[in-house]
Amino acid sequence: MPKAGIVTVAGAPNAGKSTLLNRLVGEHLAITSPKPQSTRDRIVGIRTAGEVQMVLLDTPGLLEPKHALHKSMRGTSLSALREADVVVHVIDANAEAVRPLSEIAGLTEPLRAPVIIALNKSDLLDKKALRALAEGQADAVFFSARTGDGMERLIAAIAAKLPESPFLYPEDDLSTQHLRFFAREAVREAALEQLDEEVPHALACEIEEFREGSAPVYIRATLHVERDSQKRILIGSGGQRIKAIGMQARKRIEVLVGSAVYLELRVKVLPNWRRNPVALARLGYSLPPDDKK
Ligand SMILES: Nc1nc2c(ncn2[C@@H]2O[C@H](COP(=O)(O)OP(=O)(O)OP(=O)(O)O)[C@@H](O)[C@H]2O)c(=O)[nH]1
Ligand SMILES: [Mg+2]
Repeated sequence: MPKAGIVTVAGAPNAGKSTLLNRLVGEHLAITSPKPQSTRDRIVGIRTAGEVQMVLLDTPGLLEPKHALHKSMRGTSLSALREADVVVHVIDANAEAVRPLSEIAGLTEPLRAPVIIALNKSDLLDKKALRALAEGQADAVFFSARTGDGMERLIAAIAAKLPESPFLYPEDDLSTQHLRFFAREAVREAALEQLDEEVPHALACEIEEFREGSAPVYIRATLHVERDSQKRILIGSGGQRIKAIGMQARKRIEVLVGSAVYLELRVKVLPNWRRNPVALARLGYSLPPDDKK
């Protein structure tokens, strides 16, 4: 009998959750960045190998919410945890203390699914540090999402805990989300890479038009920031910065779409959108029912 189920990847910001999802799927689906809070949505990646299918849910890093966008991110993470058949708790072994996921997530009830403690970034640890950590964490799996080291052990640990089930999706599927969604994420990833800390966090990308079926694929997107000063930084002198972001995003989208892409970007100010439930909903970030009031 094959095995299949939902594998939710959760943990603190910047632990390497998205890098792990990409490595397990074998495609750069989820955006990654050295800056924390890069993931805002649930990202679905499907890995089918042999008799095992993992429907992986990458989640936003768990943090204390400071505004409505954070509440949306937290709600997304918690609902993905509730859906899970197996939870992979990713910890940056190099930077964080090992704490229970229920504590990081502030859960009041225990999780239904079994939790695998996955200590990431083992490539940054020397042998002595690895040994010391391993002594305190007999059940943990050490791995490096960046180098791929230790992945077989992690994959085996996940597979061992998955239920017996027919596959949930066709074997060739890599995600359930549309190219339009990944295009939006590609623009955010380019912005995270090319801008300093504050601006990409205040930035949201809205795809206004996505015209497939003709070459090149035509995409028109608006980048929303919260203030005029951020708009100026995003555009850059003589439009250099926005041009560079557009070029990088276009290349990434072309790989995903498999054809040439024409990407048109505009920048607008949507004051305080991260605190405004109506603006959040329009940008695709839903709030959990309790936070909508
Ligand atoms: N050295 C090293 N760096 C890693 C490893 N895994 C991830 N990283 C880096 O850690 C940073 C964060 O990785 P992400 O995958 O974006 O982390 P995340 O947990 O998804 O972060 P959020 O979505 O912001 O919560 C990136 O710069 C990655 O390249 C690893 O195994 N080793
Ligand atoms: Mg992420």
